[in-house]
Amino acid sequence: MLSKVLIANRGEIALRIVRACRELGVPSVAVYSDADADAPHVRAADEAVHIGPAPSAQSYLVGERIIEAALATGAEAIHPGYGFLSEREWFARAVRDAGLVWVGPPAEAIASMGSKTAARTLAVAAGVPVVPGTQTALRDAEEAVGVADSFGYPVLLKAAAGGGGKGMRVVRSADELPAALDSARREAQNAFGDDAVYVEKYIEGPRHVEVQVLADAYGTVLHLGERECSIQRRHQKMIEEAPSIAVDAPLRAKMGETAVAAARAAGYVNAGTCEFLLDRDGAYYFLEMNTRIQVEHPVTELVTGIDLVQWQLRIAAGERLPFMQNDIAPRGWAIECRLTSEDPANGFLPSTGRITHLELPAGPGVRWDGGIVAGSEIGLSYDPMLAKLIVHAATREAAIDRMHRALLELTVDGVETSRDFHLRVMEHPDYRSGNVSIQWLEQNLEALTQSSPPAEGVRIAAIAGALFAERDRTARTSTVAASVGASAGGTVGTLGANGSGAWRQAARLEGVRGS
Ligand code: MV4
Repeated sequence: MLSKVLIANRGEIALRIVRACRELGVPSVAVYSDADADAPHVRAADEAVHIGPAPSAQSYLVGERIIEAALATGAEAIHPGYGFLSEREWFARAVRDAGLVWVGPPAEAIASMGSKTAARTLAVAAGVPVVPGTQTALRDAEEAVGVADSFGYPVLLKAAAGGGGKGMRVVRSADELPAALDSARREAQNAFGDDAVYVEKYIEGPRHVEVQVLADAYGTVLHLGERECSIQRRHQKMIEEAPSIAVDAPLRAKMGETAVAAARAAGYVNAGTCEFLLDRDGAYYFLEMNTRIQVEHPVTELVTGIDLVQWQLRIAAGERLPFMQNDIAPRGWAIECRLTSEDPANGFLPSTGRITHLELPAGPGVRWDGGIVAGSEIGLSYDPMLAKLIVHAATREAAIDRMHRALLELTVDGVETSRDFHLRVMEHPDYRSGNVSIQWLEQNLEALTQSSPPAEGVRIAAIAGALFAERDRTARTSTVAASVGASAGGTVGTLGANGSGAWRQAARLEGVRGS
């Protein structure tokens, strides 16, 4: 095993990696900015090194400082987590050149998947289905019109250096094309310093389904099934599931083989993810490969029983994968909600402040991957994701009910969060029936982001809830018979009759909080 691992990240994923290290008996080193001196990942790791001021450009993105910290603490390896430096080819190379082990794919694999046109070329050569379109950048609008005519409108312009939706333009007719190409180029230049743009047929209303792969250094490449990631807003995923309701066992095997073929073609080692669009007829198209551990990896862990972060470390240490493709099949259903410090009622505006009170869900099938504690200061320097709430149950319906229950148990005071939004999704008939696409969230924003009940209503409910709770408490301390009568709801006017249970409980859960 590795003798010591430096974690070049913060928040929940840094903590997740510390936990994997600890279970493997590997000492861990955290790095932290000024803003994170007291952060949970710093307290959890065995050692910690200060790397600079709060802005990530001066701390978590400074590769040199991080490599220095690894060398100074005698770490053998660097785990980059997700975001920050995780998909920078130059950093993977610099880590290797410093004589350290990179817990991730080879720099060459990062590079070949980093350019979307190169990835498409590689995919086509490996027999992987891609959306019809060009494999190289467009010269000009004339060429674009020619290509678009060959497979018909609508088409989608994409940045070759892109990913994450930047530099994309949907084009519905030839006369819109020149202006769209200009603006896509400008956006791509600003975002990536590269104005190369290519064109694809635009797939309307698909799902976003991705396949987890795991590859060791000895040629074993396995897939761990898919994740359904369609519930997203502006290319930020909000909810993920494993498996996908739209994928049956034969399709899982086919998409899995496709993902394995793409990974092999890239010379992939370690954990990675192939992104696909899945259209309504079950046709699927390879989009891109993410060459890192992803935020949503826990849903795959829960349905496969495989600890992905531990395996990242074991693979980096030179271990062989001990299981075979036939050993892997999803069991039950897992759902993840990303808890962000954003205010859904206010256009998902980032919310800042100190977390004054935090109550975490627990109980059967509930996992909390968090990076916050009561007292955490939430600023604007980093991503607004505070934590992930993940549940596992035997069926999708049971998992949705479990997530709803767990969300009800969650209290975060001090900043606005996406908690209520997630509750509304779990209650929504479309979500419950699995009838969603990548456009669903944005098409249902209004129903999902209704602001909480008026303050006066909450106040009244809180007082009523407190009175009921007090009455039950008093009743329990007298006789058993009285207690049973009181819990059944009996005697306070007509409020205790049928139907009041739900709002009484809501008043307790939502209203009665210490302030
Ligand atoms: C597409 C597409 C429709 N047709 N390509 C968005 C980011 C990048 N990963 C690729 N993306 C898309 N490519 C074709 N030919 C729709 C999207 C897309 C999307 C994909 C996955 C998850 C969310 C999305 C939201 C909007 C658009």
